[in-house]
Amino acid sequence: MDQKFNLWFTEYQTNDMALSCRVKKTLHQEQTQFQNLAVVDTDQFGRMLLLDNVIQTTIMDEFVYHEMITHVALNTHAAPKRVLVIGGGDGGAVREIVKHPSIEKVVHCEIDGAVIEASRKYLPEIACAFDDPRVEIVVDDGIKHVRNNKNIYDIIIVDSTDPVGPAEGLFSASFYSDIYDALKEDGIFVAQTESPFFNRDLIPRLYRDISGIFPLTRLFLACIPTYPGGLWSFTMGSKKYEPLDVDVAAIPQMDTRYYSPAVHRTCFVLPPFVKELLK
Ligand code: AG3
Repeated sequence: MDQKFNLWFTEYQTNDMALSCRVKKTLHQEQTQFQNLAVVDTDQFGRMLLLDNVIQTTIMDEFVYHEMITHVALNTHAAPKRVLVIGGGDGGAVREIVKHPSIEKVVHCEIDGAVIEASRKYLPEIACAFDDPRVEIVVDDGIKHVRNNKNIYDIIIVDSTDPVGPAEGLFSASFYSDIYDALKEDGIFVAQTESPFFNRDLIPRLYRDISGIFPLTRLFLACIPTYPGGLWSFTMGSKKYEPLDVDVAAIPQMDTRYYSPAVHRTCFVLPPFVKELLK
């Protein structure tokens, strides 16, 4: 009989809600120095990367997150050359960044080298740009890295896990202020900033912190089905460039499936319940 095994993975997205998904096969599982890491294969979402039982990325919807956390900022900057990615050990953000011809250097600072290794092996379509000659991998704490680097990056992207455990410090005002200093005078910073439905305390706090440091703060949205609530937020801090002033007609044709010149504009259109959070 052709019956599927009844093995399921469950992420508790809040204390009172979970997302469950049938697992075809567990490809990898280990306890790293920092967290529990697993890669499982599913019929619904394809292979998924799990850290401490939280879905980080899946083959089915990773493009949304990785395109949006990179191209909105990269196309807002006039000529980004040097980019820093903090976190994002799966390599999806790096893969998108190297699509931009102006890029000379991407420093990828990930605290847990085991995430990079597992992604190379089990998520090759995401981790496919690590060997690009412009990419330098630094296995280190991003907080330390920005503290020790001043005035050198055009763009800094914080592709973190949820604000609990190892990533907590990546959601702090002192970290944002070190990011400001690590950026050049026209630099741009972007972070993933969680769900407008379920992180209604966090988003206003981050928005306020970032607005206190950067002259321009903008929040934008994208739809990511495997994240809590599906609707996801990103927050940008910019020293000079206004993302809404970009001449979207001049954005070069890019190989993307969610981001487009039109989406560059529409992602900043916020429903009233999200605007409300930023007052
Ligand atoms: N970073 C994780 C975003 C948070 C997801 N949260 C959740 N599923 N509860 C994504 C890493 C992808 N490079």
